[in-house]
Amino acid sequence: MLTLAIFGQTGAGKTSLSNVLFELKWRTDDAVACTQTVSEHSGTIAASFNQGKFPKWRLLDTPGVGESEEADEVHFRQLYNSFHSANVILWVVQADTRAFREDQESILRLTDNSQKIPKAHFVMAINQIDKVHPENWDMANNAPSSEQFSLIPEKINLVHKRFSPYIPIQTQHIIPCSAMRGYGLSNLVNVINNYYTVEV
Ligand SMILES: Nc1nc2c(ncn2[C@@H]2O[C@H](COP(=O)(O)OP(=O)(O)OP(=O)(O)O)[C@@H](O)[C@H]2O)c(=O)[nH]1
Ligand SMILES: [Mg+2]
Repeated sequence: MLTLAIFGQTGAGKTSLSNVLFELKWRTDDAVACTQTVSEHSGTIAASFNQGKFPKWRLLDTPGVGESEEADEVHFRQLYNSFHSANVILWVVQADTRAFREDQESILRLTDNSQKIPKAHFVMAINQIDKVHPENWDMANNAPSSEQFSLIPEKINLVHKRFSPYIPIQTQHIIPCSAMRGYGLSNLVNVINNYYTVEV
């Protein structure tokens, strides 16, 4: 079975994405770092996002990076093992942040200072796209407002610029989405499923 492992800063929405994609009920929290050990599940992605492809995944939802120095030490070995056993690595960032240093430092540690890059398929989610300034989500169409939409290309470019020195990520594999609003998830799943068609 193929492994899909989800990483990113605490609060980015890793567990929320796991829940909506795999129809789970894992605990999330808006105040305190929530996932404290790697949560594992075997199953298929919900049919509504899956566009006719139904592979079974071993899903790993990992504790967030950057919670605190102590927590990062405790979690590191688990994160490292997950990172190096994944076929698809989904790195989640928050759409309303420009601060990626925690992510970069974590990736450096996870890759032994860029010496050990896994031969995985890398995908990034720019989650919480509904919270992008000016937070005027288009409720009628369940989509970003025109103001929010106009910022998306810049966000994708920025994420690409910040992460491509550390992991082999292509702009077309960086997907804006909202786990909460159920937006962009078919695109995300489509790119995850690209694993089956790209050489890794
Ligand atoms: N507005 C909005 N909120 C979201 C979205 N995704 C997640 N959240 C909220 O963000 C908070 C953190 O989400 P989690 O899924 O627990 O984040 P996590 O990355 O698993 O966090 P850790 O387990 O601490 O690493 C929760 O309150 C979620 O409801 C989203 O797309 N939009
Ligand atoms: Mg979590």
